[in-house]
Amino acid sequence: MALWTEHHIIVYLNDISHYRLKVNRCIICNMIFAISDVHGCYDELMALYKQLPINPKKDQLIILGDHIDRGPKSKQVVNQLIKWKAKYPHWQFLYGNHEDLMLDALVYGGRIYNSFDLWYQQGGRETFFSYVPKSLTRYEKSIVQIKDVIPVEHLEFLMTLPRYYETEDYIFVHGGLKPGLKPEENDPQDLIWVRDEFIDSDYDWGKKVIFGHSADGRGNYNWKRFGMKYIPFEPIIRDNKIGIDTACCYPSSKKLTCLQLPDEKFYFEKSRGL
Ligand SMILES: [Mn+2]
Repeated sequence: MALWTEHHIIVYLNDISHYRLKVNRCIICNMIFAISDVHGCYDELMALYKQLPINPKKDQLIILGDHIDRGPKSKQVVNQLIKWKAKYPHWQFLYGNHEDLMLDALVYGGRIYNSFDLWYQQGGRETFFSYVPKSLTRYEKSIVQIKDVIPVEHLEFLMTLPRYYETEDYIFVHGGLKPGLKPEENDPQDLIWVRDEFIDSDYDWGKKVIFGHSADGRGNYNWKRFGMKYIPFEPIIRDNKIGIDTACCYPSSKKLTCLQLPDEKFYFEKSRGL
């Protein structure tokens, strides 16, 4: 019996171009474990992973993007994803808005955001520091350039991450989907940036949408509309979607979350704090 079916999905490199990438869709996978917005929190990721009753060859781990920035160990996170992908090709790691910010700053020459600082000030600084070798002298550290220390392989790996992944029952995406639109019909930037329009919508996309991206209460999302006085660093559970960004990497850090499907069981790892 064939273990895999070949399946084509569209991978958007940026808002200008896209190409089709062949991926392996697992047809015998039992369970899916989904995590999002690791944001350089390597210790929490590995501790959370250890909790999971995962059979790596039969189950799938899907991480929904924003692997980097803000947290202290982005380099280690990217290293780990590259290792996992080589060992378990059926696992999926998606592209988030922070990957887009970083690649635009370092590779695309600002074509999308026209700003290096946008990435650097939103956690890119911590990503850069995670790549600076501890062995450098203080003087060397003061003059080292970002492109000197971030391996091309890491940038290439991040560039190939798809913006969404679909199974029979679920759509996995970093930000979300516009109501009424299938994943492939969305503007590729909406897939990684959309918030309220998606979260507020009770539109049925035909499959449950599993997403990250929106957990913080820094004005990005008006939680008060739900009568909440404080920001719920808990998964967002609706009939048509489940949000699993629980703000692991913020100064008021809470936890990293894993969702087990189809059981809809949650696992949490307390944030180490920043
Ligand atoms: Mn994020």
